[in-house]
Amino acid sequence: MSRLIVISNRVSAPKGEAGAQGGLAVAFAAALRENRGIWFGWSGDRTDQFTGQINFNRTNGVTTATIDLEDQDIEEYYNGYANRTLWPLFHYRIDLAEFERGFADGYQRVNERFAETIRPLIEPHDLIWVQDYHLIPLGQELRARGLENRMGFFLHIPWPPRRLLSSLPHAVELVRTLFAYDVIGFHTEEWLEAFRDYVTGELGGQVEGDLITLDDRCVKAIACPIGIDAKEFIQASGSPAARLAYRRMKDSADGRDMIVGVDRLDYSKGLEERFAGYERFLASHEESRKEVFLLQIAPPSRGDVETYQRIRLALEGMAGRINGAYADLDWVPIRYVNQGFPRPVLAGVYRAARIALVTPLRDGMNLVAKEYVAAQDPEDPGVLILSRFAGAALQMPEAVLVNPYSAEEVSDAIATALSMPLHERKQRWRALMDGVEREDVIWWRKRFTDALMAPGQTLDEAEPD
Ligand code: ADQ
Repeated sequence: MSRLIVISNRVSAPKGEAGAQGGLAVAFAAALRENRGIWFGWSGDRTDQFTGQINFNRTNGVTTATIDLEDQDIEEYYNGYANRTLWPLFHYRIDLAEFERGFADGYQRVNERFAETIRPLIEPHDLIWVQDYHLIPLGQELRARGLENRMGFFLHIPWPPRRLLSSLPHAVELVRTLFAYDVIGFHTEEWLEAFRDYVTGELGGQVEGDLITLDDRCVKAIACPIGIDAKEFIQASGSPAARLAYRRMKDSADGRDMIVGVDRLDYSKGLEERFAGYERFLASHEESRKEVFLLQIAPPSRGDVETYQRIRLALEGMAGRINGAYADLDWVPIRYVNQGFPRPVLAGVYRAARIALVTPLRDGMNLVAKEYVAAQDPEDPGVLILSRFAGAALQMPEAVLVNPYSAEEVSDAIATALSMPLHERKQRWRALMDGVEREDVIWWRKRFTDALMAPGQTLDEAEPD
């Protein structure tokens, strides 16, 4: 029997936390509760001197183990290499990527600190599952410390095209470290294909089915799309808090159709392009413009990084300008809200929305698209407008798919969604909902851990608390 050890940059409270939670936090809350495991990561707190002291906690059946990091670690590893180098580059924004040796050194140092700290907690049969771009070299650091366990890595963001990745100094060395793992997972075939292309083209790796061989190492590379905890979300949608939020939205909509957007404030989410698309709709549909309004919920994230401060200013400017140009005494076209909401409230808001605009320029998956579908009223479901460039688009072809860079396409999609007859809305929604329920977060976790376990190995499952 094996325990599951999940290692990610941040560890968040598994449930009931008000405010914005990353998609990852939500996914793991559901996945780890079933297993007697440990979720290890950075606490989010600072310390003057890194000591490797671990703080253990047990919340809602999940044991978490966290460490504090020094200011320099946070600046170079988290704000630096993770969020100013890898995140923009992996989201095709080479124009925003910053290449600093100090960032790369800090990234390496923190990965070593993670390895050093967690090494003593690991028992021989534990399954190790490392999450995301913050921790690519962690597997290699654990192997260097003698670990022979089965180890997997999952990337939650896109894998960039080969030529783009080649612009990262030492990309070859970084990608090579992935061969310390036994299994590598991506959300979609598209990201997996780009990874294979890099490994064969730049490193000389050999592909055979799921397996990729490089020198004396062989990894299994799979597409494994993450889902939401559909059951929990459907339950949340029926809760009193959700009903209250639904009523509040309906009352304040005053008979108008609400279009909703819910995203972390991030340039990858295409918020400026979305506002431009909506503005195009307002400009070209004079007769129906006052029958709708856009509610954009966008809690700030990564506020220590300058690009994020800039996008915040840009959006405030756009919302102000569009409202200034189009608002009337009794109608404002954009309600722009910069805060997080508890999940049941979010569920009520989704349900009250006739349309969801989920239009990232590039997104590993995008869980908001799935949450919106899960929150709908089966008798009167809304329409999902989804970017072709979100990983979710591959699983959700029944959404109205758009090119988020085209204001005209976004505008046309809004018009299409508004006039879509009930039977078509129901038909599309049913197909989307089937997928959301079938390929949920438990399915994702099983698919990955099944690929990771050695033949005959089983996970130590516990009853949920
Ligand atoms: P994110 O970039 O954070 O995740 P996403 O998948 O959309 O993107 O998840 C966001 C989560 O935060 C959703 O569960 C949403 O409900 C929640 N959220 C957003 N705004 C909120 C608000 N105002 N209040 C409360 N909750 C809010 C990364 C990748 C994605 C990938 C996930 C999971 O960038 O592509 O889908 O990881 O792998």
